[in-house]
Amino acid sequence: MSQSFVNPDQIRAWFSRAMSDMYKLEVPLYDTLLDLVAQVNAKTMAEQPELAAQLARTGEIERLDIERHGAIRVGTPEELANMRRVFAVMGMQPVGYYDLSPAGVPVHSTAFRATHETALQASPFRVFTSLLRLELIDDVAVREKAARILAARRIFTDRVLELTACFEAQGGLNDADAQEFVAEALHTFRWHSESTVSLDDYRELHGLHRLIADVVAFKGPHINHLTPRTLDIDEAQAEMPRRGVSAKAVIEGPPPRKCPILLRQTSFKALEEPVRFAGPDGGSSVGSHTARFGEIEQRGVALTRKGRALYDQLLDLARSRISGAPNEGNAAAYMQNLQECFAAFPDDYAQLHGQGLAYFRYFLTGKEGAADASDLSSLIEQGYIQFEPLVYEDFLPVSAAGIFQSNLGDKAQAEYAQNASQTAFEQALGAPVKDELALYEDTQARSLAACMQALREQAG
Ligand code: OOG
Ligand code: NI
Repeated sequence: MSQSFVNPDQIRAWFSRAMSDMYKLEVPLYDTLLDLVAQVNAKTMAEQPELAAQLARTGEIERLDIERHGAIRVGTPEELANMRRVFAVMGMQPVGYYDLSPAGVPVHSTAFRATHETALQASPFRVFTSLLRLELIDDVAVREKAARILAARRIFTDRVLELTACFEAQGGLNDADAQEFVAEALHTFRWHSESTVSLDDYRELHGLHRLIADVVAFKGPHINHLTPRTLDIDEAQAEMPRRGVSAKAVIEGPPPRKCPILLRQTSFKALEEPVRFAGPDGGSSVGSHTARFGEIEQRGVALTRKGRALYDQLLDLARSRISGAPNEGNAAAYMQNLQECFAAFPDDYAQLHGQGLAYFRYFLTGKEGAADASDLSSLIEQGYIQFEPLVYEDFLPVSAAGIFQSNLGDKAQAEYAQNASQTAFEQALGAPVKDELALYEDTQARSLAACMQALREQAG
């Protein structure tokens, strides 16, 4: 019997679209942000034809408008494990491990995303997914209460779990099932303006950490932000206040550069939204909760282990020169420091390539005839092969902590013992996370192999 299955890349593209449509309705300010980003991108490409040409050569231009990431926070290992199964239907695998506890956020995280360049091209949608770490909470009574509340909730519809099991058994979903899957999966990420707990319980959870209330007091892991990709984040940051949007104090990540590296991010602050809390005898009381926001990101070239070590070192240096985390008060000084410190990071693709600091993809230039060398640098020198930056697809723990904090609004930051626990995370997930560097290396190697093959045929 032949079944025709929908490509998981297609399911992910549908889902990403549906999520964006839902979030526009839930948080209209996100729609404003999308308009702003589209205008900044159009202007940037008009002003920088070289950038536009590079985006066209690599195919980046086609995914730019559909590109976005989102973030959720789940409460239990079982929720995380099922999340992994559901994302797998959309061709998304857990990549990387992020420990946020040193920054006072009691979670650890991974990013679910596509891993092959062809799949990323079809839909780059990613979800930064955090697992609450109740074990980091000292108050045993509240910890146990939170665990009881979480154990009683069901964040997935029965149908989405059925369809996921069906995908696992058959190896795919047909068109009707895939469409139904998208609609059913979407329910998990919806906002619920009704809390599952009383206002008193909410306050108690909130007192420990706003993040704990955000995870425990609701029916499910509402999507807490979506993030489009911009080509000029400084311009987008400057434009937000002009449109009456209140922006985060500083852009996280590296400073502005000619050759962007890794990831720069900023956001508008989370909105205060009305919530109905459970009352005695079926009654209710009204309060509010602040969690959902919008973010903008600019992506640059992925760094090798060596490049990343240099990035981490320079970022540490810049941060050590201000006391504490960057904020409204020291934003200008911080950005200035960052610029100065990063002067030590080569800002030229040829140098980044030559020094093995970043990953690239190789393309044929179209030069005809047989090359008289077979090693890469000679082929580049002789004009047969050119290289283009390979875009960073992941996240940065220090930046993520900054995004969390600016939206959790916690004045006093919690202190948790530094205890990354990738093993415990993977146990909860039910699978190991993939190593992001290996994925970039594979993509780079595949592009080189394809060039070499084509040159052999050309010579043949
Ligand atoms: C996730 C914050 C991290 C990013 O882009 O670094 C993040 C969250 O607030 O749940 O989304
Ligand atoms: Ni984000």
